[in-house]
Amino acid sequence: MTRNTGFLARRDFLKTGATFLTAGAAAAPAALAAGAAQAREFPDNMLYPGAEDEAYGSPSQHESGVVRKIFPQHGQSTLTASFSPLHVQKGIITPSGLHFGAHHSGVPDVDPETHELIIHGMTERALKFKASNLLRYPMTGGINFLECGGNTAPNGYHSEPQQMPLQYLYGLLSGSEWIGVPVKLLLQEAGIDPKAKWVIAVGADAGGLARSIPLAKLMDDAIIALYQNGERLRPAQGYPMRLFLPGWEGNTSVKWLHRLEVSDRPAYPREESRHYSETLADGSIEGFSMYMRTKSVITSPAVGQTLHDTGYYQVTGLAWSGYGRISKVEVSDNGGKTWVPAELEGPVLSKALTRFTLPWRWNGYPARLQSRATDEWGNTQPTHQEWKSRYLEGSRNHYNAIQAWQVDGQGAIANVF
Ligand SMILES: Nc1nc2c(c(=O)[nH]1)N[C@H]1C(S)=C(S)[C@@H](COP(=O)(O)O)O[C@H]1N2
Ligand SMILES: [Mo]
Repeated sequence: MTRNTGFLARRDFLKTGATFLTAGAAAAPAALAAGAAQAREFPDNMLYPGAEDEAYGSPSQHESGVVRKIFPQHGQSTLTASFSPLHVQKGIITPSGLHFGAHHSGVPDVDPETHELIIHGMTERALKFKASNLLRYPMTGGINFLECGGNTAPNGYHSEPQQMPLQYLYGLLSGSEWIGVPVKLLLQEAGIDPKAKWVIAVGADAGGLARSIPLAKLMDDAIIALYQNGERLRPAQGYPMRLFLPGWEGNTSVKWLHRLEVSDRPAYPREESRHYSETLADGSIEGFSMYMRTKSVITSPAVGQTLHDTGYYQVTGLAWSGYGRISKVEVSDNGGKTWVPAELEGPVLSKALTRFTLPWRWNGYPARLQSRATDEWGNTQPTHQEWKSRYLEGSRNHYNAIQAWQVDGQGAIANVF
């Protein structure tokens, strides 16, 4: 059924310079008639000076289609998700205005003058901080992905693959530079009771979203994030301060962070009992599944897109692991019969999105495109069947199976299991 492999070694591809003219009309540049370059008229934008710049810049009006999809619409529910347009993203950074959002009680307007972070419980002293206090502390952080535990849930939940655009299937995932104050510094200042093991983090939104975080993670690489991509956090991302836990389930990065209560036990709030705990196939509960597992997806070509011509395409996608660095991504265009290593674009960072690419020539025959990521600890992705057999029917969180896109003879692309 699939008569491929059309993958081109990157080396060979770069050698055959004129590939684009022969590789399919979509990629081919238009040829200029002789003398046309001299005779052409100047466009208006070369005849008159342009507009004044804006105090805070916005994207080109010609890119107005590049937006998040918000579901459900506000007013229908306060629990909303904004899906990031991964199909048009390049590189590993999501612009802040396109970062995905998951809001269980809407986006509160938090005044940095009155908002306080309180550290209390099993501590020598209780402390409170305003954003202005935290801004004077030393800061760390870096480029990390953030993924909702429910990203790609439709693949886990439904028995038939859903034909929804990539943006809905994978768009609860983004990459940013997150900078803030190490939580460790603040906990040390409060003085931790040696019997303490957990910290309950609570947000200042209407639902008071709360999660129990093992103390060890907070003493490791956790930060109170104040900056995202070089500027203060956006309201939707937790302004003026959020907990940020690199590599962990998005829900644990509590936004509008208001309280850190040091304890010797978890609190089992709704978010870790009703939500974000999974039921295994034998009926037992897998709670505190904090790490986001090794995962990858081809973002182009992908479901919701169409190949209009045979010829050259750049297969590209994202890989990530909550455990550390991505060490390799393999791709297949024949349903996993053979795998070819993809090129990892630098930088390849720990607990960050990693961009992979591989040139590909589509010959017009059906093809089944897949990617399979492996991280530095050897963690890789299960097949869809392996993932399904691990959990009770109807489970949805932490779906990380190998994704398959089926290209048919007309170039239409479907989500397949
Ligand atoms: N206080 C609070 N924190 C929260 C949430 C929330 O609704 N309220 N949503 C959580 C969920 S489910 C996720 S996936 C991440 C999403 O972060 P983002 O909206 O910045 O992408 O924030 C988490 N932190
Ligand atoms: Mo989430």
